[in-house]
Amino acid sequence: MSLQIYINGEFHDKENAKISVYDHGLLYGDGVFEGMRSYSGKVFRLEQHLDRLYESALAICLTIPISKEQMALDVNKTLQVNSLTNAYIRLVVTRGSGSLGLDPNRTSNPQVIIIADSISLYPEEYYQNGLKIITASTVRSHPAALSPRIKSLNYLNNIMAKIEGLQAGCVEALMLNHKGEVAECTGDNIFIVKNGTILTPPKDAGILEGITRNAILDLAKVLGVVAHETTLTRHDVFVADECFLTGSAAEVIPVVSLDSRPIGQGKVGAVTTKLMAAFKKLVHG
Ligand code: PXG
Repeated sequence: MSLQIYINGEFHDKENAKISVYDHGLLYGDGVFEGMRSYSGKVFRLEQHLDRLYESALAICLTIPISKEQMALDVNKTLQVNSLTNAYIRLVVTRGSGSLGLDPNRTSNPQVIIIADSISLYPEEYYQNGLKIITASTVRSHPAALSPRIKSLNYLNNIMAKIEGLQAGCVEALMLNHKGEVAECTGDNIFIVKNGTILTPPKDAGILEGITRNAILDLAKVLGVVAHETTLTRHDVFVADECFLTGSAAEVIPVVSLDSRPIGQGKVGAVTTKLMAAFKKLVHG
C-alpha cells in the first residue's frame, strides 16, 4: 500500500496527495510547519510541537481550521494508518488557495497536511565522529523582518546558509544574528560546553526555540550539569571544549570543528556523549 498522506481530514495515496498551484503556501511561502518524530508509536513532545505550530500560525494571522486536540488525534491517526512507529512527521498548514497577489484575505481554505514517513538520519558516522561546520555569511533573519521564532514556510534564509555549508563540504552551517552573535544552525540549535557547563544562545538571540533544545536543558538539570542560556560569539565556539547541535531531525549531534578550527580536542566530548545517551534514553522511554 502506498504511503497515506493526510490532507484536511482525508487520506490520499502519496501519488495523489495534491494541493492547488494557487495555494499561497506555494506562491508566497505563506504558511507554517512542524517537523517532529515518533518513537515506539509515541510522538515526542507532541503538545509542545502543536503549541509552537499554533503560535506560529497566530503570529502570521493564520487561523488553523481544526482545534489542537483534533490535530493531535489526526497526527496519531496518520501514524496508525501508515503502521509507523518510529517516524518522521511533517505537519504543514498553508494559507490556502486564492487569486494571485499577496492579500491573504483573497485566500480560502487553509490546507492542513500531515506527512508521516520513515526517517532519513545523517549517516551514523557523523554521530560517532562529529560534524565539521562553517560559519555562513548569510545572517539569520532580523527578528523585526521575520521572527525566527515563527516556523514559517519561508525557509530561504536558512536554505541560503545551508547552500554555503554544502558548497564548503559541510552538512550544517552556523548562522549569526544581525548583531554578529551566534544564533543557531540552519535546522538545529547549537550548544557549547565550557568547563563542564553547557551554554546555548537565549530565545531572543534570533533563534527558533527548539523543542529538542528545551529537552536538553531539562535533561541537563536532571543530570546535574549546569546549563545557561547566554549570548555567545564565534569566539566562544572557537575556545569551547565541546559543541553539539539539537533538532527533531538530527536529535543530538556532535560538532568537532568550526571553520576548519578544531573545537576542544577536535573529538566528540564527554559531556556531549553523556547528553546523547541521556537523550536516547529519554525518547525511547
Ligand atoms: N532551528 C531551526 C531554524 C529549525 O528549523 C531547529 C532549530 C530545532 O528545533 P526542534 O524543535 O526540531 O528541536 C529547527 C527545526 C524539516 C525539519 O522537515 C526542520 C526542523 C526540524 C525537523 C525537520 O525541514 N527544524
